[in-house]
Amino acid sequence: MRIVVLAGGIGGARFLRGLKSAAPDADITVIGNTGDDIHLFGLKVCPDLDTVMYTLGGGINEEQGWGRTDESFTVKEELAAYGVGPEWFGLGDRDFATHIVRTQMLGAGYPLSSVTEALCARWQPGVRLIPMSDDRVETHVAIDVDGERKAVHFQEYWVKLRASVDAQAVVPVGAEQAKPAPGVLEAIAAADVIVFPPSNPVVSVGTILAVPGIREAIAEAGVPVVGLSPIVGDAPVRGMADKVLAAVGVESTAAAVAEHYGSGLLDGWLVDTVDAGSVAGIEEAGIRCRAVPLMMTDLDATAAMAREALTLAEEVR
Ligand code: GDP
Ligand code: FO1
Ligand code: CA
Repeated sequence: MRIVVLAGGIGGARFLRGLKSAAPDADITVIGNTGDDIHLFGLKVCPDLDTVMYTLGGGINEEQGWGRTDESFTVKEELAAYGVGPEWFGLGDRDFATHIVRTQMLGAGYPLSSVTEALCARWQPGVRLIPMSDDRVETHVAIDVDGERKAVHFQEYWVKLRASVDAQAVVPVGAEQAKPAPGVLEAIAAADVIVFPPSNPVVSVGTILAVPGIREAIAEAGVPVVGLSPIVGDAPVRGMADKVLAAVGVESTAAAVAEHYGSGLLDGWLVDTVDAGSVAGIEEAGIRCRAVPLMMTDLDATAAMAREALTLAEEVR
């Protein structure tokens, strides 16, 4: 079975671990979000691609959900001693090596998709990880500061400001001109099922769908498209997705996120059992819906979620 998953960072990566366990023989292609990417100290950092790669490859810091396990911060401290920041972004020594290799290869002319493949040769994530695009896309967030509108990089909004101010708009800068990376449209066209994991609907899955051609390819693939809600009990399980959902006029409920994707894109949707009351309304909107436990507390629970998603896909096929 060929499964295509549109993934952000932590939510996507943890789900993929469960999916691999639930479907060990499946051929899984992950289309990764690159809207979170940021250039720091002359290096290209791809947080969501790295989170997937490290999580599936056994190198992730499990508590944090991002960055390397067994990490130290000597380089960051030395940079800070020179007064060189940003001090708010925690790049560790082991992680730095990944960004150095990536930046060196990009400088030598390799596209990000080839670089990602090369990095994955070390980590062996057990899935094919492709960035959504080789072209630069950078998510910016419009905020109001002292009555003035300004745009900040997504990482500045998320990590530095901790989404403490309202997001007025979320813009995937460059997406309109971006082309899907080689292999993205081919994987979608060849898929037996397409899964939206419980990733952020705006700045993870939404950014991938903003690359022209990807949304259309999914809608035209003619195979089940099923998703799992990252919103449980009217709040994100982790992070500040409610802030970016509000910016696009979507309530933080499992039902509102399903309707945001829409029945034109989504065939099936899983909500948590605490949101069972929203199942009927989602089905009325033309999306097959089931309420099942959606907390990724451990591998077994996550694998069970993945099995439910694949079962739902068979029901809507
Ligand atoms: P990010 O790029 O690191 O922010 O990760 P993603 O975009 O892939 O996923 C973020 C989303 O994962 C958040 O909106 C969370 O609500 C969701 N999430 C995290 N853990 C869980 C969980 O155990 N269950 C569900 N249903 N969602 C989760
Ligand atoms: N998230 C944080 O909340 N604080 C950090 O200092 C931080 C550093 C960091 C370094 C490398 C990397 O790959 C990811 C990192 N993240 C950090 C997570 C990253 O910012 C994610 O993109 C966001 O958490 C949401 O997607
Ligand atoms: Ca992310």
